[in-house]
Amino acid sequence: MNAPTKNKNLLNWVAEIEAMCTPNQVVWCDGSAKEYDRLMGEMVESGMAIKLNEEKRPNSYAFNSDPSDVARIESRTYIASVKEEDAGPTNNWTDPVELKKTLTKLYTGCMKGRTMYVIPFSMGPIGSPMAKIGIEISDSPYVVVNMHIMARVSPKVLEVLGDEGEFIPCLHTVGSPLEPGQKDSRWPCAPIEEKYIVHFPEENLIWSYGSGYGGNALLGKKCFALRIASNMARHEGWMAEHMLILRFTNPEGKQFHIAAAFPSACGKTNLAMLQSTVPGWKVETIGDDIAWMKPGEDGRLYAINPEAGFFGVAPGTAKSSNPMALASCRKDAIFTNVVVTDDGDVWWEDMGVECKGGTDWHNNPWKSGMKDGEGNTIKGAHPNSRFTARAALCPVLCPDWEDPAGVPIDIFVFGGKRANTIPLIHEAFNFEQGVYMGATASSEPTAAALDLGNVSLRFDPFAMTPFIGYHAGDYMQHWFDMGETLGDKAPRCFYVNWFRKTDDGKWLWPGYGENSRVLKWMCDRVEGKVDAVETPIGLMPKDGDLTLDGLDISAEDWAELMKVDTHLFKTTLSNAREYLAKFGDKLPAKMVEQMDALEARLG
Ligand code: GTP
Ligand code: SPV
Ligand code: MN
Repeated sequence: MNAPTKNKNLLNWVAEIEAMCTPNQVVWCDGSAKEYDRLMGEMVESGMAIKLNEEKRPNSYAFNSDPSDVARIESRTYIASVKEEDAGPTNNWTDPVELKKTLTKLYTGCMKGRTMYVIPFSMGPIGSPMAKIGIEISDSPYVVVNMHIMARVSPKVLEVLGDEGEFIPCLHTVGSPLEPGQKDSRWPCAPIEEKYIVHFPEENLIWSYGSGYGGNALLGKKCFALRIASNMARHEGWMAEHMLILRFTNPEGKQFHIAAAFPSACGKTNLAMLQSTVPGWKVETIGDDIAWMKPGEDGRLYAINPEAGFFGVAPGTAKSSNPMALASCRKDAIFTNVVVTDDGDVWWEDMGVECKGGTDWHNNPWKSGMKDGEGNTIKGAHPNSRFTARAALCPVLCPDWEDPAGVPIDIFVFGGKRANTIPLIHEAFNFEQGVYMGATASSEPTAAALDLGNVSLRFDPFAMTPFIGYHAGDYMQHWFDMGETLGDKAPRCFYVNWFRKTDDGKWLWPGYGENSRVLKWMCDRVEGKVDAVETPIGLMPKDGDLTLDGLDISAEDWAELMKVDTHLFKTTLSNAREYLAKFGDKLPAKMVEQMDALEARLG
């Protein structure tokens, strides 16, 4: 096919990659429905995709990945900056020259027997001032169809790029060349120790090798919109964050915009689509994973969602917990590593219905309640199984979610999964303490990353640990700097924890839709409608201000949910000091001030 662009840099790069990877053919993608249907047809033909029942799940497909390729792999993810100190203590660093040598060897001939797709995409509405253009080269048709949903793939991207425009080159391969006559695997990929997800921040370049799954392969998402973008944002005075964005509107029609950072699989998609239980208040979704934010002319911080779809955690998504996410994948969706039921629909754990029979993500026959030889329940869907859904299908999508100007953020929320210590809600005294809260957020590990080891808890600053494209100390300083720029227009900062448990393992807080009660308290605080109680860790609701009407929560449980255990917080603080000591002289002085002040308040 003739290349649909005259952009010299792009043509040269594509020619160079073609020469290195030696695919059978090169296909320039246009993001059309025709292209989507053709690729899905080919994947159904090859056995990689399963077409779901057209009546139950129109125009939808299921895929099962290789068991070695089910999530992000942090130990195989690198920041290859020229200087090691620029990657900092939270990233794997390798020398870019050495790594390029290693990878060039692997890339040489890696697309043999395959088609090389060139995917022009925009993160953010095409042509909008905050949007950025990427070109992903991939030999995975699964990646192409997912990019269709998650990013904006269109010939218009190349028009906007023009002959001279700049783009982020994103090179991806499944790392599994085919010899003539060799039958392809159902999910081709390379072994774990040969997988590489590499970022070259000085060149704004991404090289991914050997994985076909999620954030490892859909390079617009974590690689570009977080790791590379966070590094650009720091130099250019904006922010790229692992945050959902929502609009919360009160009965009088006043709008509040909330951006919340929770670690992977800790509730962003759920909160972004929340069904409010507070009468008269409603949530509209703007984004569920990534926020790009920039100060506007009025001095406030404006946010856009650079994505076009949701790559959401399937297990736990039920009518009762997240009906809007279910509705978003009612049709035109892709499912990866879920159960395909005998009647051609999908199923996963905690979907709220029973599965009478189907095929699990290992491609084995499966039904609810099945046990292995030792009596353990066998899961049908992988814990990190995902749906890829079009944002446009979300029934509560905010009508102006694509406004190129973005929405002005009133409230930042930080959080994580903590069975103990952290109360349901507290507010920072000021933005700088908010930065401390975000920087010392911690969470129990989830299935979203493969290899976090046996840790029961880890610090996950701003839910960005795996996604900060540079030194985390500089990143924290950037947060303080943004606070100075925004001054009294900076968002108010809150810290939540939906995940408190009783000693016998029951949730103390009902969560999901009921979280709207907590959001309402935040908005009342922003409006100055309610005072707060001062505690050593921050400001907390006065009795009755966070309404519990209609909830079955005992006074004891409520006291536990809101308890500030100074002893536990002292331990947390000393763990935080130890963790932050790794940042050396890059640890912002303001962070030390915050820790000293907290220590004094804890007494
Ligand atoms: P990534 O896409 O990986 O970045 O994750 P995410 O933050 O969007 O995660 P998601 O919203 O899909 O969270 C998934 C997990 O959080 C599931 O196990 C949910 O059941 C659980 N969860 C979300 N909200 C709540 C809540 O309010 N209470 C409780 N107990 N669990 C929740
Ligand atoms: C996450 O792990 O935070 C995700 C899923 O949102 S992935 O895109 O695979 O990184
Ligand atoms: Mn995420």
